[in-house]
Amino acid sequence: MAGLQGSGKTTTSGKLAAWLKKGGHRPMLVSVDVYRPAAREQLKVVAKSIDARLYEGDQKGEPAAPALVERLAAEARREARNMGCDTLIVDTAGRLHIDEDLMGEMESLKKLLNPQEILFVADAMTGQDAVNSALDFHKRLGLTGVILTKMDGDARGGAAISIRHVTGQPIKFIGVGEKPDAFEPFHPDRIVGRILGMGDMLSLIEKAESTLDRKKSEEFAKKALLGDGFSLEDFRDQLSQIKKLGSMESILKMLPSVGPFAGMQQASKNVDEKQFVRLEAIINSMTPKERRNHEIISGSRRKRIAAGSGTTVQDVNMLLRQYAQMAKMFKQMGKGGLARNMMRGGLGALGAGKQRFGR
Ligand SMILES: Nc1nc2c(ncn2[C@@H]2O[C@H](COP(=O)(O)OP(=O)(O)OP(=O)(O)O)[C@@H](O)[C@H]2O)c(=O)[nH]1
Ligand SMILES: [Mg+2]
Repeated sequence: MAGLQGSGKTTTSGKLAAWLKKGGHRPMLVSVDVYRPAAREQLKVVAKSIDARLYEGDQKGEPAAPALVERLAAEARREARNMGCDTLIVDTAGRLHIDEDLMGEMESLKKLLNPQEILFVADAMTGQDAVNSALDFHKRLGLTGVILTKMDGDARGGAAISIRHVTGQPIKFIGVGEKPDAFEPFHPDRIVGRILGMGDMLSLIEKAESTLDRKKSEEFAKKALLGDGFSLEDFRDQLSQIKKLGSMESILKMLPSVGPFAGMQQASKNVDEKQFVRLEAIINSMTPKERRNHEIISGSRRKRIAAGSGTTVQDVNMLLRQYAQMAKMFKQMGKGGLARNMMRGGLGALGAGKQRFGR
């Protein structure tokens, strides 16, 4: 295991051992980090927690580091063979920067052990730094794979793509937590989804542009914000426009899963598509006069509308209440001067968006 200081080598050594054990292997762990006082003790604690074999060795006496590193590695290999283990995982010392001493040590370990894998452990949170150091290590040692740790943090995993690109070596696992089992084989498709976590805004914008009647939308906004308010008829028009975009679920799914839209995709599962149909049916059951002036819709008219639309008087009441609230809200926004901004920024942004994001 190779990597910079604190990248997660020791933790990951344990995770890998646990993963191998689960797959029926017999791994053995050894730490050759003889520089940091508690480093070897740390691996011992890890090994114990997952009930994995560990070659402890004896750090006292001759020779001193760096020859001690080689002695421990050679002893561990012998021990692993004697114990019938099929994998030896060597946890190495980290350094703040890549220096000659470290590289020399890694090279001599490679010569001594002729390892099947040299895995570079990189902290996903460090982004470009991880990419640069991966390349340095690869040039000197010839990595066979990469393990990205701390993918449970805020890191979006963009480093994964770059590391893969500059080293040409596959990302084999990702670490997703501090516990020994917070470790999983790497799936490129999932990381792409995560990096793109932005959903498919472009598709949504394109769809809106090609489906929605822009003139109608602007007329509606003008009326609702600046004019006498919008009627139930206008409301129905808007509903049918939204419906043209597809199911609410499919629309919400195209929104980013991060930022202000976080949680919307989840919410999309709770959207009652039938609600739209119901609203339309209710408005359709009104007379044109009623649609233009909702104030005349008395109790007996409500009963008639409910019967005509196959809904209940409560449904009709609710629609009228919601409509009145919306109309009021739009009017207030219009008075606030926000309207002109919305007209320019909000609706206009649909068109401008395409140029800005480009395809
Ligand atoms: N959240 C999270 N923390 C991790 C992960 N992997 C390692 N860590 C934490 O990162 C810190 C450093 O991990 P170590 O395994 O000690 O790192 P190291 O590379 O061995 O460090 P040195 O031996 O000092 O070079 C510890 O606090 C770990 O618990 C991970 O996948 N997710
Ligand atoms: Mg360590």
